[in-house]
Amino acid sequence: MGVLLALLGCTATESCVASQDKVTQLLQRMEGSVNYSEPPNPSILLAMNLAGGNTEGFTYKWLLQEIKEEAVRKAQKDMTSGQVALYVLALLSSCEDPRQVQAQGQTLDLISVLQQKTDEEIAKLEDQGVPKTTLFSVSLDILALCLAKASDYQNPSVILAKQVLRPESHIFVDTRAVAVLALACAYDYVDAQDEQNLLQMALEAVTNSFLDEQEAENGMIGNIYSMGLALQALEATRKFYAPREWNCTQAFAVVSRHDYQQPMAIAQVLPALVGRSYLDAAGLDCSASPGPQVTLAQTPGVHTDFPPAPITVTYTITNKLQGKHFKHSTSVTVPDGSILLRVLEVAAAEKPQTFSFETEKTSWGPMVVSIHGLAGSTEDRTYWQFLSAGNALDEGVGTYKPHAGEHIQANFTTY
Ligand code: B12
Repeated sequence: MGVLLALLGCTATESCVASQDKVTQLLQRMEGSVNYSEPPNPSILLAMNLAGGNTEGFTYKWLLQEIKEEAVRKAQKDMTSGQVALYVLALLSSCEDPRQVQAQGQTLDLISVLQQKTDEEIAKLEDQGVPKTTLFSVSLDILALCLAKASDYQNPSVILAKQVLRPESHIFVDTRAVAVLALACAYDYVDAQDEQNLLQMALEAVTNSFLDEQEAENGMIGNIYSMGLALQALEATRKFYAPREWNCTQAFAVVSRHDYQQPMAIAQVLPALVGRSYLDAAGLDCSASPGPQVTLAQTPGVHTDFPPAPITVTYTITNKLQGKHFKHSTSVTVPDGSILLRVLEVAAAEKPQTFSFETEKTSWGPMVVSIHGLAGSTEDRTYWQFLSAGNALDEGVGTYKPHAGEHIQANFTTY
């Protein structure tokens, strides 16, 4: 029986593609989230291209046009290397040349912008052991440069492989997954044998660690939101863990059980659901007929005659890291089902001197950037981390819904 299951699970690749209904539903939800008064999200265009979204519709055309305009306006001065890399991947997946992005009467070479920003990341990584932003972004940078067939990513890919192999490094699953995609691309192009061996070692180490984790955790690799990227990585790198087989059925079952709502989460999981990964971004056939017509349906709202019952949540903010240390607690009452942001807002409204805070819009929703006048910083690698009962939350304040009696902590910490 076990052998039969293993055979069914591991070798039948076809069983590891989600149903068209599921893909269409997620595409629809993701496209429906596009807000025309906000900056375009390149991850959404990339996912639409990889998962066969409607490339004839208004949303697609709007995204593509805005991405070009935003690139010309902001890439050089106002984007991080990782953001530029996502723009490059999005353009490549639409069969657009990122070396010649035309908008607003100008032509921009987005690859040289990316190359320059990657150089800055790598210089700091070599010098101080940490990149300018994150290893996640550096991995995106290398992937985008490699897929665009730029010239300068071999050395960065060797440095990334060394980072991945550092025994003491505790790198997020999400980051290791994108690193795997970048290294798998670079692997085919590095010339020196010893460099290729190093990349291979890193690829084997990470992919095997994913398979081990999946086995140990009943199908889960990282958390539910790292699954999209982890699945993409395992799909794209079978030769690096062969002859070991991947029980993709088990991993797919975990993902299929979850009802992804956030556009970014959907954008990362959709490619995997159709058997693709970001590695395929540069090889798509853009003349192929457009995918299913997605009509924007309204998700039915939940109507209830009774207002939700009030719940009480304890909220503590702690800084033991920088400047004058502090720790403050309060109890806040909000309607059941409220998002954590509501708790922060009520706390701030009741005790503004203590619990005032600021958020910034990001692709994943509102990110808390400052509390009690203390702001996180990319330079110092500090941020406000949210925890419940000592465990880091796996969602942010815009989606996490605390339950009655829960104790939420915000700790100022480093990453
Ligand atoms: C690096 C990273 C961070 C870094 C960002 C540092 C930096 N300056 O770059 C730090 C450590 C600060 C961070 C914090 C958090 N993160 Co984080 N992060 C990531 C990671 C690995 C890569 C993001 C990235 O660089 N993208 C590439 C760049 C180019 O795109 P970008 O749009 O510019 O990225 C920005 C946003 O992603 C934002 N960001 C990062 N994490 C989060 C989380 C939330 C909820 C929001 C709103 C924004 C946000 O910071 C990035 C840089 O500015 C992703 C993994 C993934 N699968 O995407 C998780 C991820 C996005 N983070 C996650 C979480 C849960 C958090 C925290 C809520 C954890 C916690 N318990 O406190 C906090 C945010 C708390 C707050 N203050 O509001 C989840 C989100 C899941 C979800 N459904 O909402 C992810 C998917 C990881 C996971 N698998 O669980 N994160």
